[in-house]
Amino acid sequence: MHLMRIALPLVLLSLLTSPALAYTSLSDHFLKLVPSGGDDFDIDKGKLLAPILIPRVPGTPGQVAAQEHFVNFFHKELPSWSIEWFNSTGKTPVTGDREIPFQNLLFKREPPWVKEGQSNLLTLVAHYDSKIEPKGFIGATDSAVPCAILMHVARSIDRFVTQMHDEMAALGEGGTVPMDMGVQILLLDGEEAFLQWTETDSLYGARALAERWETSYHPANAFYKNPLDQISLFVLLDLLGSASPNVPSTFLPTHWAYQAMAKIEHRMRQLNLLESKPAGPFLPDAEKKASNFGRGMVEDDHIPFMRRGVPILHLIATPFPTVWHTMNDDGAHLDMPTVRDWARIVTAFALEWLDMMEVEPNDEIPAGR
Ligand code: 1BN
Ligand code: ZN
Repeated sequence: MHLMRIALPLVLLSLLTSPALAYTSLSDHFLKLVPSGGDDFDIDKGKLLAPILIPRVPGTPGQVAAQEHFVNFFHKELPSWSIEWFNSTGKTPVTGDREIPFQNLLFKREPPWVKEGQSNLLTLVAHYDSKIEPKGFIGATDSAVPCAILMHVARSIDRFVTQMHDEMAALGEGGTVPMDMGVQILLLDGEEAFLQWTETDSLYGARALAERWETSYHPANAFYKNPLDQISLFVLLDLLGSASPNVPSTFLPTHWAYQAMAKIEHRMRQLNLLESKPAGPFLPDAEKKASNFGRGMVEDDHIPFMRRGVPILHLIATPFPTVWHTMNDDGAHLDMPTVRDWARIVTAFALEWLDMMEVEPNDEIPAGR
């Protein structure tokens, strides 16, 4: 009795004053404010996508042009994001003794007060290289569109991240690992095989980075032992941009995250916020039973990370787009409503993951972005 009299007010007080640690869905109002990217995905003039609808083979000028596009964008438009390069070189079965550069790019935003190894990081990933064959191959869905979508996500969440950090700082919150969430955009190089997909001819950038991160130890007293350990979820986008995509749920340990994204898609469709008219949902597997998760999966950039225990959400259209690895995987064959819908869904997912209902705006964001 005595205990209750003391404990109950304490519990109530802590509920009122402590930050929400529960996973809170975005409100309908917030979903309506999620921008689509609009004309920025235009294939001829759009600022996000058009500049990377070019061949981007490692060791060629197209690779450098793509890198400049990403770095300039973050440098100019998102100055609060750190920029890091992870460079390696390697030989391939078709380039002989020449060392080919594989250069991953990482754009990261974490709370300003955070110490090394103390933030958990939503990690959004796509590869930016393109296949060497057929000559002139562009890889619009593979993976120029996923890269452009991730740029859009970064700029769309930026103002909310700022506000969240400002409010946390003002309230003296933060400093605990679950609260100190950040986000990083990882653009990987050298995903494609040069000759034929094997363990050594593929995933050049991802293999080098996962290996490096495994032994990049944080200070001994840090909560996370290395940068791999800091990844709360590794969301890999690939082969997106064709109409009526079917993206299955592959991994039981992250199925709850898949369900969260599927729910966002469903709610956005019901609220008439999506433009595409697909045959079915992009994410149809929300009800998949635990016993139906098998070992089948597509090899992709997540493999070196998954082997080291990182939780993976693999967003890849299956079956692959009919244009896959053909000259038709170009801007003209994209379905732009689908591209913009993915931009909305992934943005909303990131906002929800980062608990942005804490800073839900009451304003209207100008439509069309
Ligand atoms: C995805 C896009 N992949 C290549 N381009 C990975 C892949 C690996 C696809 C093996 C099919 C087979
Ligand atoms: Zn490919």
